[in-house]
Amino acid sequence: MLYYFLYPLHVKHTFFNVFKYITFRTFGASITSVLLCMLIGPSYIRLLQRKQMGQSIREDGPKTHLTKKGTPTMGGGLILLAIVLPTLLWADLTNKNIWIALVSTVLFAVVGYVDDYRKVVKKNSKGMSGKQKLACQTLIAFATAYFIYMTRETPPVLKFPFFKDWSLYLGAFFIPFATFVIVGASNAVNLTDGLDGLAVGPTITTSATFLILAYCAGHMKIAEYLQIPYIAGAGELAVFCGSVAAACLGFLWFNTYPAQVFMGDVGSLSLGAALAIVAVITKNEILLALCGGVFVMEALSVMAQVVSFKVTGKRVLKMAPIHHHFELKGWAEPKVIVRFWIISILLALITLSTLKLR
Ligand code: 57M
Repeated sequence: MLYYFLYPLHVKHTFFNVFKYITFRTFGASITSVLLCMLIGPSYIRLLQRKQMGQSIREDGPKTHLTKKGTPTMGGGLILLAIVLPTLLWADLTNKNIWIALVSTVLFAVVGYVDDYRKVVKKNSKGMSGKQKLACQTLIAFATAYFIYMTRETPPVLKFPFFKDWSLYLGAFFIPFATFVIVGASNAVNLTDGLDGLAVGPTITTSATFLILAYCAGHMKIAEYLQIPYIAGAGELAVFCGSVAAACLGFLWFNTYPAQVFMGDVGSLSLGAALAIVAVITKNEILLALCGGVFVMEALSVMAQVVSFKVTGKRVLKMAPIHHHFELKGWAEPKVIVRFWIISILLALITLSTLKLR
């Protein structure tokens, strides 16, 4: 919005020319997001407490979690507010990618909200059934993938890091493939969100990395130099990624151990989808799996546990997802969290290194 109203003033006052630059608007959006979170956070948490949006804790989990009973959840509403408002304020709202990312992220948040609401307010511990949730996620993801495909700005190919000359042409198969990536990422972040700040940390590193990847993909000269696909209009997603990273940083102020608030499915489902949508638009699906390796590890640990238990009757982990396994091995919760953050930072650095390595 600011771009639309203030940039034209540069004709008379050259200062406003600065609103043309994606970098400036990304910083503006990021600072707005963090400030919004910090300012609204305390009253938002008090609101959740007043509404008794307290988390119920399953008996079959790590015993250390029982002390978390009643922690306000659905804090993801604060994250979404700190993503949507700054993006609307600072991004170029004539950019289709911004609207695809915003609308889809909010729709995933609505699915998460319904699940949280049923679990927390209706005290129905199951929330939405797994099938219902998956169906809604798939529908939204399919529509998102369809719109991305129809904009024709993102080539329907799968790109491979390190092998710049390789690309796998997907054609219309791009739509189910992108649907799978978005639903998979949404659920992987959801599974990861099981310790204080555990999902937020890797979301910050991944969205900050994709801020850079989106900016490069949308910059013709940089894309050509790095030999990555040039995606017209993708650079604007750096503003969106800046908001995501900063909103999560602001939320981490309250979600860090011992958490004052949990994000709920309203946060985890939407954050996973947001990361995947940027990855799909900028042709970085494989780099998403690399940079978001903690999310992939968490999801794979659950699959391995369930398959192993079904096939052999034995568990491969003390408990899945893998963060519970380390808790049951005696690692203190903060130790598990920070070590997973360290892995995420390393994966982000490796991901960025693929830009130059070819
Ligand atoms: C998402 N939700 C947390 C909170 C957060 C198939 C199976 C692996 C599914 C999985 C599952 O139910 N996952 C749901 C994980 C929950 O967090 C809430 O959910 C939101 C995210 N969606 O925002 O509102 C609990 O996580 C803890 N938490 C924190 N700090 C945070 O900042 O401590 C969350 C955020 C919260 C709180 O205790 O209550 C969760 O863990 O459910 N199920 C599991 O993960 C369960 N594992 C399991 O069943 N393993 C089995 C088989 C089926 C794989 C096995 O290993 O044999 C574990 N989760 C729970 N209890 N709650 C263990 C049992």
